[in-house]
Amino acid sequence: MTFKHALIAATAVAAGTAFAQTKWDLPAAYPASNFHTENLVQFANDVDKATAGKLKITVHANASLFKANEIKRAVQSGQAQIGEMLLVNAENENPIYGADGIPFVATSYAEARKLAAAQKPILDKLLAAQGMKLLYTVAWPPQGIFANKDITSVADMRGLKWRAYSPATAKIAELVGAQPVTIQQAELSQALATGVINSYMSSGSTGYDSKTYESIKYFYDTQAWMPKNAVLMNQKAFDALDKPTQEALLKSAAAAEARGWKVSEEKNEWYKKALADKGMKIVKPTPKLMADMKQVGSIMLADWQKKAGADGQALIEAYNKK
Ligand code: PCA
Repeated sequence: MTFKHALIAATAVAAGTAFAQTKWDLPAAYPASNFHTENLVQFANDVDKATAGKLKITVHANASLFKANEIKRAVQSGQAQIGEMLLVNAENENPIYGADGIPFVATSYAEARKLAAAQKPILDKLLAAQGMKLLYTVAWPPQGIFANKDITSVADMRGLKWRAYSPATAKIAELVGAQPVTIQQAELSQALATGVINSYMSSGSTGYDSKTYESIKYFYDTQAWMPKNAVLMNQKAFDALDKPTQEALLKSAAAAEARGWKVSEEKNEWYKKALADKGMKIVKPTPKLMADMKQVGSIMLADWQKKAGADGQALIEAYNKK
């Protein structure tokens, strides 16, 4: 090949690559420094590398493209080809999405993994019926109570101005006599600073990301449940990719899942230490508070089982079997 021919060939390849490049937007609801978001960015980089730049995924952090509770719909409608949602946010649509938001069903990483495995086939089915495909899920660290007062039983929670992030966290407020306000994480810092809320349940991770330590003194480490983020894609967008790109995407997703769970578990203790370093008190809940919260959990589980029907029963059976 002459130099000129080589040049023409190289240009053709470059033009071909540019022409074949696919760009996807990935809306996410949590800040860029959050471990889930960092994992998404690494996933996007892995896909970029594995496809030699053919599939470019741009992560839009902190609910900048869609609000937390709009992301699922955006992926379903194809407004976004891929997105990260909090599964429990969709509980009102189908109780199965809320399985990992019921207090005291799965409270450790081992249990959360089992629950994720039991939930997955039903999620696959529900999402497929809506033209979507589940790529991977990663659990948040266990959920505890952030509040500015001494809480030794749920009676002490009455009247709290309570930030809810999901139907279940609003239900908890109702059961303990607190006043729920639904606020997505991207607006949590402001809600705390302006006094719209003075309490909520979430992970040490979110307490840290939202600088909750600037206005709240206590974290009651109830380890009540471990909700999951899920990365979903629009099935048609996936089908439009060539085979090698599809395979690279699935392989990168599997790696992201393994990495995400590992990081979540590793950072769990780190977050609590970081909150303590910022002046918060990490409190082991009194036996009375734990017993009260477990009662709240059993009411919610019974409620959930009634609503979740046969799928719910299958899920709980699969979870208990493993
Ligand atoms: N953080 C998210 C959901 C669960 C969690 O730990 C939030 O508080 O919005």
